[in-house]
Amino acid sequence: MAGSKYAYVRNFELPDPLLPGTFMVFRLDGHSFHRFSDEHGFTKPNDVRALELMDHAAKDLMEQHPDIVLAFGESDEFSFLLRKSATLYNRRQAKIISTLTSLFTSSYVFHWSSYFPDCPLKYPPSFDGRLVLYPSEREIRDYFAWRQTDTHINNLYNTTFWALVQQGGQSTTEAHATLKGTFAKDKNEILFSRFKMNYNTLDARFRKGSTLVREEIPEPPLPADEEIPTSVREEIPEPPPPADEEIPTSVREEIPEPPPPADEKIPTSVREEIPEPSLPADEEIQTSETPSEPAAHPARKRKKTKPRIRIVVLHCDIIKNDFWDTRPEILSG
Ligand SMILES: Nc1nc2c(ncn2[C@@H]2O[C@H](COP(=O)(O)OP(=O)(O)OP(=O)(O)O)[C@@H](O)[C@H]2O)c(=O)[nH]1
Ligand SMILES: [Mg+2]
Repeated sequence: MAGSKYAYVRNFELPDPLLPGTFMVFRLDGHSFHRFSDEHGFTKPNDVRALELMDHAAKDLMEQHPDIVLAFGESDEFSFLLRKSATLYNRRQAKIISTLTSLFTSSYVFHWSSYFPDCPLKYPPSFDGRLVLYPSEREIRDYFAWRQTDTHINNLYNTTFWALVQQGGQSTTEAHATLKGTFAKDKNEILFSRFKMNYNTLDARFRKGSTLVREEIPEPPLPADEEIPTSVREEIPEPPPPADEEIPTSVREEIPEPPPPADEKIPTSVREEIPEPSLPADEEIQTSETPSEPAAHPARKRKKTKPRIRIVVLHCDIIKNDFWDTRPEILSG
């Protein structure tokens, strides 16, 4: 069908494909969150509700987009790594940036009242988004090291600054002056000698930021009285997931975390496990649903299924090799 005489204007829309076979890093950042956090009474220097809400919005992005293999967030920003082979929206730059930014923003607003039940939104928050291509694993490792180093620098500064103000009675101008020209060891010393605070025992969420990865859900063991030969066992339908996998995120995330250990190894307590819901039919399927019918007989056949995947939130070191060595799939392409 012929277009109208106006349709030629479409020719001014230029294609904006992203180079194939390169890592994409998408980062978004809260617009004027200095003001937004003030207007909504965020706790200083860190507001756990606000950080958990950011994590939730990031998880929503990962659930909708299997090409995202890693996310890292702190303060009002989140970075997402899309694998090299990602074909999302035919790698059209504007489409990817605008859709991901808008989904994150709407998720942030959608879940706001779960995290701030007593504080209605005073105005709509917004986020900016950008996308950068990187050619190799080295830049990706350095990119995430850069963001986590920033987390550390900002958090140490903010923690010391607000300790001087809130506990030390200094004005904000005085606190700025006190910290001018100081190094990390000086700030640690101020925290320890004046406020008896050991920075390394602060919540790992604040010191390390939030890292979201996909993990396989281990199969629950079969009850002892249903012991059967391995060859048969592989074909038995899976039992329903254990009760603790059915706790809604909002409840699970309200469980207070115990303080992290000093050695910064990732204990279970700094790992929030979020079962991944089923994906839309047109998305690549990463999870296999648990069959709803229980086994009528232990020897009944179980389909061989892909491992079930969940998204977990970690507060761990992502600069050293350990994180990457134990998760080779993140950079595998
Ligand atoms: N009190 C408090 N403020 C926070 C928290 N997280 C983020 N913020 C605020 O958000 C700001 C984020 O920094 P920026 O992104 O550099 O500042 P911005 O005001 O968002 O400016 P643009 O990003 O350039 O629009 C911080 O400076 C804080 O003022 C929090 O947990 N508690
Ligand atoms: Mg910002």
